[in-house]
Amino acid sequence: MPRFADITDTLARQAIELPSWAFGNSGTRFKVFSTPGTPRTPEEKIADAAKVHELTGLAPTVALHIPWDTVDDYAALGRRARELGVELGTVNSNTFQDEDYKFGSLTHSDARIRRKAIDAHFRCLDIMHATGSTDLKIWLADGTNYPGQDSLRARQDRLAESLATIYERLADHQRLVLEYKFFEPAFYHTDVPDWGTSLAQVSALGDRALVCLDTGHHAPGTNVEFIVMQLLRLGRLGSFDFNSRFYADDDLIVGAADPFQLFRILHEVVAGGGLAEASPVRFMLDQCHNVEDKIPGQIRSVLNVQEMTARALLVDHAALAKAQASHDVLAANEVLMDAFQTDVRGDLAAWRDSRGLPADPMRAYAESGHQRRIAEERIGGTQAGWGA
Ligand code: LRH
Ligand code: MN
Ligand code: MN
Repeated sequence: MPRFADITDTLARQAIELPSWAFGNSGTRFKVFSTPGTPRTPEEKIADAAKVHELTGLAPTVALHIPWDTVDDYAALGRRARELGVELGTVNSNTFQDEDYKFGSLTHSDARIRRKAIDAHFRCLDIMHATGSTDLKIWLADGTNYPGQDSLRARQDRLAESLATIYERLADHQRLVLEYKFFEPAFYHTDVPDWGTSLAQVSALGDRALVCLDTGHHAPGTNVEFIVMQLLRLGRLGSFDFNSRFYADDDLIVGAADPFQLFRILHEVVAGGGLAEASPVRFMLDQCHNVEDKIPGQIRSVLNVQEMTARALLVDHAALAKAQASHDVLAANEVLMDAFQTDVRGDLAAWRDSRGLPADPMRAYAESGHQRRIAEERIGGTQAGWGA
């Protein structure tokens, strides 16, 4: 098995983008609970993300969601982020909160609504130019609730046309990532329900169109790491939205529900070159913290990803290849389980300490008094997205 010292160069490169919306209040359709200290503005969300980076060294960028994170001056927001020690990252388009999008956005049968949705994406590209962001992430709520409600095929054709119009506007250094999700808010069919559809659509666009894999967007029992392997193999895995789920799109802390699945995913990432220096794969969280404090929720999340990445990097690939070649099923499985069951927490703490970071970022945050300070300072924090 590799030694911990052998994997620190790769660990040092790891960057996990935080979603601005993780710092807002969120909940379910039953109740949105408020947490004292919740940000009131995009600037305050970025300040919270910067706090996570300060304590972990893992989260140098923050993703925006437009129009949730609307400000007058995006270049100024980018400068503010830099002052705080982070950069603005992916811009997520949102074409799911406007009455006009009731029956779809980029897939809508009415050309006027499609135009409006395309323009919303052009606006995101303008914002990316102002902030220096490279990725436009598209997730669509488009779909239908009843069989026969609309033509599945015509919607797919309209989607292809709309995406091509957006793609044409991309600058050379920019990428389009298309996220899939099998259901919700549409319940009968979704226009981008799976990685196959996302792959088919992005492949028709060009090299700078890639797939975003949100770990919570699959039916129970789906072998997510197989999808990771296949997209990496085809050079089309653009990014991850990490979170964990027990039932549906729960958006819980990554690694909380099924740490072994996270390990298996990261093992495929490592095996497929997804952590290599020139890798096109970006790592992001897409989570909400409904009942727990948000900053420590995000700290826990990036630490979970780091810990599982370390364990995946400890897989002995030579031993694995040997066991696989001789069809020694149990030995091959044991190689993976040995790495998964290695407790890396002590090594990671010592390594953090050696880099001037707190050995235990969770504890450092708890002891810093920061949560109490923001709770006193910020009165009337906003919701993560819905209604914000
Ligand atoms: C959709 C989704 C998508 C959105 C985010 C708020 O469920 O995963 O990434 O942008 O949630
Ligand atoms: Mn997502
Ligand atoms: Mn989701």
